[in-house]
Amino acid sequence: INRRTMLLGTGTLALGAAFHTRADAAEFTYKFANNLQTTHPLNIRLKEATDKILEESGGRLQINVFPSSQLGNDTETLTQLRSGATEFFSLSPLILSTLVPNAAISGIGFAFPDYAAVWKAMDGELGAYARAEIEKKGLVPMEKIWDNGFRQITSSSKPINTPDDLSGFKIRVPPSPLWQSMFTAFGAAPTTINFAEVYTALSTGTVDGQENPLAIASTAKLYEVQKNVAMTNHMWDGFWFLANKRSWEALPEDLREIVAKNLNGKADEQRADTAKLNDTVREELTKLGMTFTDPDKAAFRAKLKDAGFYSEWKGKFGDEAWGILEKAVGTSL
Ligand code: X2X
Repeated sequence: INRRTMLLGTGTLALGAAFHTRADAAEFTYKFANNLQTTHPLNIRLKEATDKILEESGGRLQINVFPSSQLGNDTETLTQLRSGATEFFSLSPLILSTLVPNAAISGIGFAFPDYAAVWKAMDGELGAYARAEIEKKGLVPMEKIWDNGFRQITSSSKPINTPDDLSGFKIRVPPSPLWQSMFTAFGAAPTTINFAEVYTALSTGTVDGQENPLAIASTAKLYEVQKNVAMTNHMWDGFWFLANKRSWEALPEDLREIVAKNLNGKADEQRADTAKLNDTVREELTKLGMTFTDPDKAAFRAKLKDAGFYSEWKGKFGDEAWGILEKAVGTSL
């Protein structure tokens, strides 16, 4: 039975359907969830990609984007992705590590000196290694990871200039053992909070700080609830584009090609937009009242080393994964 015939038989539904003609005409209507605001480069480029997918599929595949954790926080959405309740989700490798432990390897503190090293690794052997790990857990990763950026520490109270300033500092970290471990190694008091609840946690004072790239401090309006920014660049973070396996395999080959082509094809522009925003938004955030400091990063890295952070995680990730990371960054960590 054809959907249109069904709708014609039910007056109210047919009327309601008029507002969603495209969705009703599409053979496949899929959801793509993410935790970022619509103004973030990820959502701007993702919208362009899904528009193209609709067009190039001749209207057969409509992917509706749900930004700002509308379908649930990251932990909940990962569960939905696994069950197929949500077909697509973009997620940090570190949060994904709650399901795929070694996916977090790209988030080791101070591993990448710059973006050139990041993309060489993530489009190369390290990315391929992570995707193979993800596939083993039954999710389908797109080839190109999108950018979140190098992360900086913000606080509502004191400015952070040295690792000692982090001592006992109540900081929010995303739900991930690696994040928890890194800030414990810094001597801070990390609390796991999903991004969907971060703005509220900061405004009510549940925590005094958080860490994220500047693009997020801007698009999620964290400047309204945070005062100081320490440019620590303590780690790089990205977003794997993940599909539920059954939903992916339900798409005919030609549609899968259109999806992969457009989601991977927009990655370079999204990376360029985000890097640029992370670079230029400091001035805007200063005007909005934030105060910036540029601490000595080496001191923070030394603190992690002294706390045994690197040796602990080398043991957890194993020699194979650690070797691929060290080869990618060209130094021993
Ligand atoms: O939760 C965060 O801080 C964010 C938005 O950067 C991630 O998705 C990891």
